[in-house]
Amino acid sequence: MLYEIQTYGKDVLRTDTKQIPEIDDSIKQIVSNMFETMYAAEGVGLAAPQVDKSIRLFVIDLSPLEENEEKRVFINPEIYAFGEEKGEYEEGCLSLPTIRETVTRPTTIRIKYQDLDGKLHDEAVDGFLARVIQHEYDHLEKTLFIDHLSSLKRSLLKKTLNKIASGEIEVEASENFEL
Ligand code: GNR
Ligand code: NI
Repeated sequence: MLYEIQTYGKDVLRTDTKQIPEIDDSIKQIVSNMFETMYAAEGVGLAAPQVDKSIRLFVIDLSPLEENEEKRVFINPEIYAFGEEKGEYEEGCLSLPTIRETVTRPTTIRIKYQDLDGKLHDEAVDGFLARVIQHEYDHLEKTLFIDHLSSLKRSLLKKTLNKIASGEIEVEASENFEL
């Protein structure tokens, strides 16, 4: 089942998210639907708040872009360390259709999370995966990539943001958004 992707202006994107106490069938169903929704929208990641669920879960699949990559599920993630080095990358977000801006973030992180079997992982991550993990983790923290921009850049985006919030800009699944 495809979920509707929630875009800028929806309260759920600015709502606290809850830890997932138990990975039951309903969570597994949500994960499956999130992958389906992410692929249909041609995104590389998707966080639960983007599909109207205020829980601490996101999915990522970089396999269309990178060799040796596979689907990943991050449940109750915690980024507990950031490297010193920063990098720039032009980000997009399914919740901010038509907007692309350069965002500066740490290039390496350390993250703890549970997988779909509840197994705990503790990993050091770098490269594009570290970038996308931070973007998705931000969604769980009620943060969007535009929050990382200078106030000047953000004011230049105001009109577009108002159009997104008023529904004037909509995304046809799999159109308009490319990596
Ligand atoms: O599909 C997506 N591409 C992307 C590119 C650069 C940095 C982050 C991302 S995540 C984004 C999908 C999305 O909005 N996830 O929340
Ligand atoms: Ni996003």
